[in-house]
Amino acid sequence: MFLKILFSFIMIAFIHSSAVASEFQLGNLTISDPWSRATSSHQMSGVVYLRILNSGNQTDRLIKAVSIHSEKVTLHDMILDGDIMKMQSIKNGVEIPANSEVELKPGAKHIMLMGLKRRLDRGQTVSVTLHFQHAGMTEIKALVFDAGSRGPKGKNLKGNMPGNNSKNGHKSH
Ligand SMILES: [Cu+2]
Repeated sequence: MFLKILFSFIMIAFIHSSAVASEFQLGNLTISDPWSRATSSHQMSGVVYLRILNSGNQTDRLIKAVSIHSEKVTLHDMILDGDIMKMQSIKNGVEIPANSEVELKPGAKHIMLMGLKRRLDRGQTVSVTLHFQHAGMTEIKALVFDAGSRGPKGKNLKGNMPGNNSKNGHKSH
């Protein structure tokens, strides 16, 4: 009886910790809080944001990403064209300087899932394999938040004001 209770407790603890696992280690790189946004059924693209900490003494570079959930994955940045924010492909990857952290976030650099194979629903996870120039590759799982969410820092899966989403011109995500 005791063992059974203990076992259940361990299982619950395990399930809980895996549900909130939000850090992925790859050599000197720590990838934190990967997250995505829910999509509607007609949306052909999705987005993934995360933070990458490089605790090594050598610059690394996120050179590409792949995902089973989309036909293609591209690295994008947001640039100001007049007073309109536009997405642009990043040609040489995302540089992760030594001893620093880079954040991919709304209105800035992001990972774009092109040609989504299915809708992304809140609470699901999206697998993305990241390829780095030096550290190699690793698969991370991004938790899907509401369409207008600001991510894990927003504390819950709900987005905030609908207006926030249009500010960065990223309505299609
Ligand atoms: Cu994009």
